[in-house]
Amino acid sequence: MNKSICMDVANAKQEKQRILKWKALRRALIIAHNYQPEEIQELADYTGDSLELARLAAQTDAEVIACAGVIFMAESAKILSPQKTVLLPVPEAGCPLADTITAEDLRRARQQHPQAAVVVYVNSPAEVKALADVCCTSANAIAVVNAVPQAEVILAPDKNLADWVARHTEKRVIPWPGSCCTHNAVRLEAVEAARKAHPQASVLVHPECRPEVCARADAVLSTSQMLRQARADANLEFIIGTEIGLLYRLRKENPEKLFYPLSEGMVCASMKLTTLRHLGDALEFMPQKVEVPEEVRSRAFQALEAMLRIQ
Ligand code: CIZ
Repeated sequence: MNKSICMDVANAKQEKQRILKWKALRRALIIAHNYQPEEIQELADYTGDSLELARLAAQTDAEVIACAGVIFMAESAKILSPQKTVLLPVPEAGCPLADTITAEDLRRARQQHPQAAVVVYVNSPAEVKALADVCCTSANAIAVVNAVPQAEVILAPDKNLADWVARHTEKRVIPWPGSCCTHNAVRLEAVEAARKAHPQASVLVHPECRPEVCARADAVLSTSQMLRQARADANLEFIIGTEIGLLYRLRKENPEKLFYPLSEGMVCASMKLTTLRHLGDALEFMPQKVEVPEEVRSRAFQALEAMLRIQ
């Protein structure tokens, strides 16, 4: 091993020890999104999708939740656990999809379509969730849209998810023109190339991918659904059309199976900002606690609760 690699390994070991020390002292829980870097997922108490993580955090008696992810995920944890201290190791880690919509935008859309239900994807700011009739995840968006009484539904902010839902419901879905730059960047040619390279593999893609990419997949699934499908499916090879962080857990849980990224470019830069140093600093110094004003929090909580009643 060369000298700089030895230094990196020694530094990582030290950072891990610091994280574990402060985690114990703070009675903290570490939750990491499926898209986080491997070394962060490795250290986490739980990995999962944003809602799964927020719900797990709410069920524990930990006083401090260190949420390795992006802003809307830490907000979701705070919305479900207002009495806990929620830390986001990289406070500026935003979600480009969530940033495509503001509360003011959604108020205007409501005025334009007063007859429509407002369904808001969890990948959105807390103030936007607070204006929703009900939230949805990529796993339950179709069920949520079908469950609301209105025949028309504003589904924001991801236009590709809205398109996917529109193809699976009788309702009129009014999309918001937002998208996830990581998923939306993948073109049909990438699916054709991956299928050619791995003809035996099942293609699983996320509904944030473009409609033509979804149409060419074997299944369109959220990250938690992909994890379940990979375990249950007898196939031994999978092409994965979501952020490449999910491959870490897929490979760990299914060592006998092969997983290929649909595109090596499916990397969310915000998700990859978190380092061991950030996590250690967050736990040791607790510099910026995530806060959601109570009025916003309680309304966003109601929209999330409305979703959980449907699920
Ligand atoms: O809901 C989430 O956490 C995201 C970003 C994707 C998914 O499908 O889990």
